[in-house]
Amino acid sequence: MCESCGCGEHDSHHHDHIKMGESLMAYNDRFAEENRQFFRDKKIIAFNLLSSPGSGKTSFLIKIIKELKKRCPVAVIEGDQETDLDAVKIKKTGAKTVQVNTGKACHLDAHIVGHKARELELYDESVLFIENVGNLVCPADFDLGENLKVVFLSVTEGDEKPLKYPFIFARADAVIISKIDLLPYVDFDMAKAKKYAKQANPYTQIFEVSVKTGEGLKEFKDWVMEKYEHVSCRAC
Ligand SMILES: Nc1nc2c(ncn2[C@@H]2O[C@H](COP(=O)(O)OP(=O)(O)OP(=O)(O)O)[C@@H](O)[C@H]2O)c(=O)[nH]1
Ligand SMILES: [Mg+2]
Repeated sequence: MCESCGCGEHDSHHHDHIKMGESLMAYNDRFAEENRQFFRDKKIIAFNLLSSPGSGKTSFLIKIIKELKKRCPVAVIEGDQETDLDAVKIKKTGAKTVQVNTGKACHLDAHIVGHKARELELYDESVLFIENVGNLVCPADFDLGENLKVVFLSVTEGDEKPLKYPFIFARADAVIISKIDLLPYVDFDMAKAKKYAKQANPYTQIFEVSVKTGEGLKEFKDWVMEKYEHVSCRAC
């Protein structure tokens, strides 16, 4: 039985908990606020990873978890419409991992993330990565109660994506420009991509990474650790 909403066990994110007159967004935000409190109480830092399908989120997570787990507990909520393929890959890193299948839905919502976060039995002071469903549109609107949003943009997608999908880039605390080992083979203008990402959000941090060469992994890991120290208050 769910502590926060009283529902039973479930695997789909479709629930009937919307209060009379409550909008879908207000419903989501109610659970997002609960998640935020849950993470705060456990001094957990949660990152919501967003991108179009196949931009390299899971491959990147596998590499970064190997580095991070030397320093702190790491856990992952994997969101996909179908299959547990990504969760199976991530589990091999030793991180606590759970898969969410959203079925026809194109995003994770705060209610299901709250359930899955509890199911994981997270250690206090963990880093939690929530890999959202690959989609540059709907996931931008759903607050999951995370601390930070990270948007991936792979060089094979084109440098103009921040112009075409400005809302998700506007909310990005960090943009990971991924697969940079492929730059010689594609017409991707790095300067333009960065300019457009900064146009959407001047405060966003930009990382250029490749899981093939390992470039940019250390810089991102350092950024995560800096945010982690702040939230877990280990430096206080
Ligand atoms: N060359 C190259 N290929 C990469 C890199 N990162 C990921 N890939 C490849 O890109 C494909 C998709 O990678 P995933 O990590 O599954 O991407 P994803 O964003 O998790 O995909 P979804 O969960 O389906 O949205 C795979 O074939 C990876 O091997 C990289 O840095 N360089
Ligand atoms: Mg994935």
